[in-house]
Order: sequence, then C-alpha cells, then structure tokens
Amino acid sequence: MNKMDKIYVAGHRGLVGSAIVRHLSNAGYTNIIYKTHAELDLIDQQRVDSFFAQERPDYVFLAAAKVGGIHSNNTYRGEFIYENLMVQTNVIDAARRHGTKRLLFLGSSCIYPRNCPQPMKEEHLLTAPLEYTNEPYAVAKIAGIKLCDAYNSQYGTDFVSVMPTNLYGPNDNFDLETSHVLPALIRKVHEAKLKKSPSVTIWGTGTPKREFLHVDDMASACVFVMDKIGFQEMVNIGSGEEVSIRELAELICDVVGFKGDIVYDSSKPDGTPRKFLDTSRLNNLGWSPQVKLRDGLEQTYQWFVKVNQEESLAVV
Ligand code: GFB
Repeated sequence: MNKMDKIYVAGHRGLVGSAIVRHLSNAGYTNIIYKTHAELDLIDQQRVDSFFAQERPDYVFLAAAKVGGIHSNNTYRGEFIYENLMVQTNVIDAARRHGTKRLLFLGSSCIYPRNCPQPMKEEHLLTAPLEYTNEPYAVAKIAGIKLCDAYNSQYGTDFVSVMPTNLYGPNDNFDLETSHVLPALIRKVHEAKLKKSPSVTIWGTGTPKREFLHVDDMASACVFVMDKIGFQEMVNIGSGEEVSIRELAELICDVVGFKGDIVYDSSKPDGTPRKFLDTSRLNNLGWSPQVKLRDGLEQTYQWFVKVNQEESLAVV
C-alpha cells in the first residue's frame, strides 16, 4: 500500500476497524475512507455497489460484522448467519466488480472444529463438526473465506482471509448480555468492587481455555498481511498466550483490585473447550505480537474507567 492509496475500512467504529484506522493513521496513510451504519447499510447490496462505483477503493479491510460473545451468538443465531453472509458477500462482490486491488477479510478462530487438535492450524478448516453455540457465525465466516478463494481462482482477484483469536481492547462492547468474556469480566469485577460485593459471578465452569490478543496487535497484523502482496493463504493471528477462564477472572480481579470471591454459574454454557491457534505461518512471514495480556488488560481497564466517567459526567 502507498500512503496515498484509497483505503476503505468497513466497520471503522468497531473494536477491530477502529484499531485499523488508528494504526493506518499513525503510519501516515492519508486517504482512509469509512461510512457509518446510518450512511451506508452494508446489508443493502445496491447501496454498497453504488458506494464502490463512486469511491473505487484500492484496498479494503472488511472488519464489519455482527459479532458477540457466546450468549449473543447462541441466542441471535438467525441474525448472526444472515447479517454476516449479507454484509461480507456485498462488500467482497463489490470489491471484485469495482477493481479493488486487495481485500482483507476478517474471519474468526471459531471456524475450526469444536474438538480440533491443538494448536489449530489453517489446514484444520472443515475437517470435523463445529461448536454448536457459534455455528451460524462460523458458517458465515467460512462462506466468506471460500468466497474470497473462489473469486481469486475464477476472477483473479487478490483477496486474503485472516483468522484472529479472541480479541479485546478499547472500543470493545462491554454490555453484559452480548459481549465477549473479557470485557464482560472487566465490567462485572469493576462494578462488584464499587458496590463492595462479596463475590462476582461468571458464566460456565471456568475451565475452558482461550487465547486473547490485544486489538492493536491485531491491527498491526492486518496491515502487515495486507502489505504482503502475493500472499493469499488464509492465516491465523494469535498472541501465543493461552489462559483458562478462571485464570483470566483472577487476573482481572487483580488488575481491578477486587478482593472478593469468584462464583461459577455452571448453568451457562462453556462453549469450545480450547481454541489455541498455531500462528507459525504468520510468524514465519515476520510478524509477532507486542502486547502482553497483563499490560493489555491494564490499558483496557483504564480506558473502560475513563469512558465510564465521561459518560456519567455527560448524564449529570
Ligand atoms: O468470550 P465468549 O463469550 O465467547 O466466552 P467464546 C468465552 C468463555 O468465557 C465461555 C465464559 O466459556 C463463557 O462461558 N464466560 C464466563 C463468559 N463469564 C462470562 C461472561 O460474563 N460473559 C461471557 N460472554 N462469557 C465466541 C464466539 O466464543 O468467541 C464467537 O461465540 C467468536 O463466534 C468469539 O468466535 C471470538 O470464546 O466461547
């Protein structure tokens, strides 16, 4: 990418899209374009097509998606498959028809089988059944990967897919019903501390393991892969740091300064037991993560407290 190339970031207000915009701006890219949901509904094929016909972006980061944690994925199953299929298909097809030089599609580690051998390699895709709680989302993401591959093969496009592990950082969703575990626990533990509660309740047994990557690392990896012209293989993006949900909860209690007990609500689902990515393909290209989990948690917690304070001041 040249600094003046026109770069469209779809989903620029989300966790990943906002980090990609920050990263590109800091790196001196000056021609970044984006639209809010109100300005451009990516489910509307005609409007997406008109936007691409008018703007003809050189590069596209496709970070727009309907995302959420285990409860949200499992509850809004229809919305997760429909909205993701529509958004990604509209953007990928418009990029093909309007001459985008290269597009980066964001997948997810949940595309791999529920009981996948660990660490999970790119070639494990479609080798066994998926985890039920996020199957609709995973099926949509797999369709996006295959759409990119099929277009590259039939039309000679240059579209590449990246598979991030569980992400976190500023601009995450901290809603207790729909969020992922890390922001949910930051909020729960923070509120438990403020209310001087004796305990905090978390979902499931605490035994599943997850790998967490700070979104600034994710953005740097996305720009790195986008710049590897000619590299079209699907590629995993992870931190290499795996923790159990129990360990995560304990770490967050420590960062927040909450001394109460952790209670496990085993009526809530655990989801996939483990999803640790093999990132050797990306590491061999020359990229590695920078943010350690403890540091990333401290930074994200500070961000959360600051935004909360600003919001409560605005209400007053
Ligand atoms: O992050 P999370 O919602 O999604 O949950 P997944 C991870 C683990 O944390 C599960 C437990 O075992 C949850 O039961 N957990 C404990 C909690 N307390 C909480 C809580 O308060 N809130 C939440 N949300 N979880 C998602 C997929 O799977 O990961 C998506 O549904 C996507 O499709 C995303 O792939 C990265 O890691 O299980």
